[in-house]
Amino acid sequence: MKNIITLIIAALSLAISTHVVAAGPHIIPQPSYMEMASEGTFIINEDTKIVVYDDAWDAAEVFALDMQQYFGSKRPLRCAKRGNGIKVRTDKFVAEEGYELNIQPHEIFITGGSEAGIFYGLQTLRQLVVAYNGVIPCGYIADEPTFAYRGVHFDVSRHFFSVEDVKRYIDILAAHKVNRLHWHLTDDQGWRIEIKAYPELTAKGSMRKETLVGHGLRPEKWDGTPHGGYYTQEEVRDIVAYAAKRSMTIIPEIEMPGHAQAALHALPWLGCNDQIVDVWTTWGVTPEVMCAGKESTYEFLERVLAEVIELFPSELIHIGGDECPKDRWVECEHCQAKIKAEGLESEEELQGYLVARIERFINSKGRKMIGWDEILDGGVTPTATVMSWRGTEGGIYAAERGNDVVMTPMKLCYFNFYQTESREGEGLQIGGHIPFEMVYTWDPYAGFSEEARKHVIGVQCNMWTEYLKDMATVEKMLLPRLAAMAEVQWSANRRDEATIRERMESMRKFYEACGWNCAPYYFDGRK
Ligand code: TNX
Repeated sequence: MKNIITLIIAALSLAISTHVVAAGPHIIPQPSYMEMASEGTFIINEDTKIVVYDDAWDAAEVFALDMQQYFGSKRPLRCAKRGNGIKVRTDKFVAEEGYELNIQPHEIFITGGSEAGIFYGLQTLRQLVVAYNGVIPCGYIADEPTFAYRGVHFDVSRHFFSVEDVKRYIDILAAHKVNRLHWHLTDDQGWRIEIKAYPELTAKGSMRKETLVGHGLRPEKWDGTPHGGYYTQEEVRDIVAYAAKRSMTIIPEIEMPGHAQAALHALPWLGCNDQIVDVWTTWGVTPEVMCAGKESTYEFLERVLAEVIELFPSELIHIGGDECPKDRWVECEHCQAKIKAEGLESEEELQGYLVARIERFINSKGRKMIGWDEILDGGVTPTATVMSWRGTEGGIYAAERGNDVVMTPMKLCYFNFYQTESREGEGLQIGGHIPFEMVYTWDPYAGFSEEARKHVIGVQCNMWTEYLKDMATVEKMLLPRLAAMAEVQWSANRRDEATIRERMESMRKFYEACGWNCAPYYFDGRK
């Protein structure tokens, strides 16, 4: 209510002072309310300051850096405690992550519901700065997100990406008002995070001998080139802090009990038969998984998670849980003994047992567990958060039961899929077909009852990197589809198919100004 009143007052004051024009500038994701004046501008010059009233220095400093990148040294924006310019403050009457942006001839006011709100207000302002080259029309914008969880995932196991690359990825996400980076740190093809208790994980598990060529030729061929890399704990802390400055939480994912062959290579006792395996050089689903019978596996997982929890302040901790073949467990005396001792019915229930036990550990550290939707198969606890990827059914089922869910169905959210039908110029990718329009028109609530909708905490797109070897390609897969996803996440209820094409032309210029690699297909009318 308070918000509406502020809106009306602001709209009225604009209407009185100036003639109001309907067509606003192009901001993506679409703000809740936008009204631009037909005259008056705020000009960013060498004296413009960002005046910080509350503790929102991080947001202000990031904006100053963005401006430095755009203007060069010509117009250095400084953050200050007083003075004139862009004034930022928080106000508890504004929605938690929302903001109001009021642009007047000599001052800009940004009021955020939190520092995150200020950050998003500044990101909107950044798009205006680029669109109008620093001469910003007066106006008023009020904005807040639809979903609290706005995620993008990044697989750094299949291919390793440097600290600089990850920061660049975070920059792109932050400009789209994304607030969760789901960081896929471990998989069959490489273990990427230093764990002090088990140095072998990175010493041995972060490097594979070579990589499968293409989708697997006949006969199969490998490239003969070793590939690897990992992040030290110091680097992880640096990246977590970098994201936090941009109001972004990093959710770490440690895959268990499947997708763990790199860990098994480093520590063979993690498997059922202590067999020596390679860090995998092929894509897909391997039968080599962690033993769920031996107590040593649980001790390992808890020690790893304890270090991970120390490094990542995120409330949610991702434990993977997907695609775990049970062949080894069927033949394993430890797994069979555990099934018997715990009165379980099947290997599927053994996975359920492992996941529930790990969840108790995570909870004991004051955190919450999230896993891929296979965690539903072995009987899920009421407190786990479920990431629905195989389709929407898992998410719907979980939400009906009262579990929180994040929707990321493969057919709509896998940004490693092709963007066009013809695939021309796209290079070799894993498969699939997700053009921009498909993302843009997706209703993440489809199939949910009114009651179950309350449990949909958010939406996410995923970047699996089997076929993505460098940042330029990753960016081309991300952009422009992330803009469509951002509107689903931030402004689901105000998406506008009639104007999106025109607005995307502005966004394309914005990407250019930022130096990000955006795919041309959508703009060329190719689907
Ligand atoms: C499925 S989504 C996987 C990943 C692959 C991806 C390729 C999920 C939980 N598992 O391991 O990289 O497909 O698109």
